[in-house]
Amino acid sequence: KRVTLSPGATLLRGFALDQAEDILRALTPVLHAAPLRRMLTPGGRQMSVAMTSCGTWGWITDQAGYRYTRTDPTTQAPWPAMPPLLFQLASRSAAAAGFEGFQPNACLINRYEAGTRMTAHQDKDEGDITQPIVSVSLGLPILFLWGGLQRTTRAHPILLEHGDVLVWGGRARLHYHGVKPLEQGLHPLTGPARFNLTFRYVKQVA
Ligand code: MD5
Ligand code: FE
Repeated sequence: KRVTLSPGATLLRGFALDQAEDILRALTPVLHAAPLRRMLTPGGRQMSVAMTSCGTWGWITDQAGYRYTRTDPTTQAPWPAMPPLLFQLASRSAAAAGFEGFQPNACLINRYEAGTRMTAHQDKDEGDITQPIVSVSLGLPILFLWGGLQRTTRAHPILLEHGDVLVWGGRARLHYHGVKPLEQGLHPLTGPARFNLTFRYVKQVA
């Protein structure tokens, strides 16, 4: 089922449900090559979300700031390739929400455990905000907080469940958003965790 949250933001409930096991299987070698890690914000705080990336570009944060890199700072190797199954899912999801021809070159992988949260932020490090972001939720459910163009706009809670796909583009692309702390639980496929995959197009530089 397809729900428009606002112009440019589409929730495709259950869109990835029948592929969930294949997606998680495709992630296993990625997580071996580029292990999940809790990075430092520019302010020096350790994030509660464990993250890694695959694709041409990976997102990192450290005391020097937020940015996309071609190599993983923990292994100094290029980020693992994006599994074709994931690329296809992201591109099909974007098309289903009206964004034809989405070709993500970065996939940020977030792992949440009980208590893990993400404070309100905008995703604006990609350089090309004409491209949407596709977000895939797997495992335990979480309350996603969807705000406005200003940090102070009151956020709406939206439950994101296993298999849900969100597509953000157009006017929704720069909205503030975050997630509430993950509640304890056990999911048959992910155990005590929630995974969120966000597919992005990062502008090629030089
Ligand atoms: C998550 N991830 O569930 C959250 C929300 C992130 C991030 O925010 O940056 O990895 S997924 C929904 C989302 C992703 C990207 C952009 C927007 C929403 N948005 O423009 O509102 O792990
Ligand atoms: Fe975000």
